[in-house]
Amino acid sequence: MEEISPNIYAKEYFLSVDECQILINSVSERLEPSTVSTMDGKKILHRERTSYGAYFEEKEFPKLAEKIRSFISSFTKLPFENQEKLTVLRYEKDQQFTTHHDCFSTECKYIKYGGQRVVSVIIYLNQEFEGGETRFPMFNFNVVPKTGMIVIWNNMINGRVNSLMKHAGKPVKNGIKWIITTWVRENKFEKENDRSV
Ligand SMILES: O=C(O)CCC(=O)C(=O)O
Repeated sequence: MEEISPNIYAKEYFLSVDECQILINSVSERLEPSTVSTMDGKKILHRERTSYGAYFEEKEFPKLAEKIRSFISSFTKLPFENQEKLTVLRYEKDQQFTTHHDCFSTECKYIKYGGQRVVSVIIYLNQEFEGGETRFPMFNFNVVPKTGMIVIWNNMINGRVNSLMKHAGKPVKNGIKWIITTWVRENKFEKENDRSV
């Protein structure tokens, strides 16, 4: 992994074009509008996050799931069981995820199911679109999506939320952007079916 900006690590060609296509195809018939989590644990539609998404059905492609999960685990040195579900997201023209932090506020219900989201992971599944960069405004830094590239960053520093890790999925200007994403908790992720797609 290469540190491409402070605290942000990337590896190009982590997945092959074929593996990316498997991930895209596996969800394309069952996408739903993405939601955001409220403090009391509800999932709501929000204009800040306008993508569509679906969980990756890992049982259908166990080797591919294992490849992704074991890489995340070995890089972060956090166990598999701390990882949330793998979620594939599709952004069409003008869709985006405005600037946010992946950590929960301490009052948020979701923190109970394994603690804070200490690490965030994105794998870009295609690059044939305009816009859609992942922007870290505090570093004035954009990750330009490349097919198969994995990006991992730590949301915490010295056990506290690192506010510098705010980020956005910039609006897609043309074409369709696909990613797969997940988060790694401090402890075992317990509430398997209870988080935002
Ligand atoms: O789509 C992106 O580039 C960013 C996605 C993101 O910020 C998230 O899922 O938390």
